[in-house]
Amino acid sequence: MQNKTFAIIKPDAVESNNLGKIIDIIIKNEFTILNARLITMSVSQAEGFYAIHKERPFFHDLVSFMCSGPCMVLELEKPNAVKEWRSLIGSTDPNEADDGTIRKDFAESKERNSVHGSDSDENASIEINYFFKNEI
Ligand code: IDP
Ligand code: MG
Repeated sequence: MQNKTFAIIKPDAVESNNLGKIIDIIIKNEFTILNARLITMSVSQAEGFYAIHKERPFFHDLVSFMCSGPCMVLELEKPNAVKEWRSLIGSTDPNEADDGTIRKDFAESKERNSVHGSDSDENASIEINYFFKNEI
């Protein structure tokens, strides 16, 4: 168990002015924001981030969605952070997400689902490094 995870508040949530509400939920749920940055992903950044999905039929749509506008990348800290954040965001498809989860409350669709969360400690470290390691 690691106490850090990586999150993205995706372009759909920023576009619909839900960025502040989601940050508020993060803080109310006692995550510490160690690092956060508003970025607009390049195609190569999004393709690299989602490389594991490159053979999936939704890959190109997903990449163009992730590059469609600003998103916020965040490094979050809390005991058992990966599991805690995944349970707060809910299932990938908002129609299957539990009540009270971020995706249930904010997501438009399975693709435009408002937030990302790392799925393992190993991937959390990789994803934090992917977006934050070259910071000054
Ligand atoms: P996760 O974000 O819940 O971990 P993944 O299966 O890792 O879900 O998929 C990564 C992202 O790809 C999802 O958050 C969603 O934006 C998009 N995605 C996943 N499955 C589909 C699909 O069937 N259609 C369209 N987009 C999808
Ligand atoms: Mg995933």
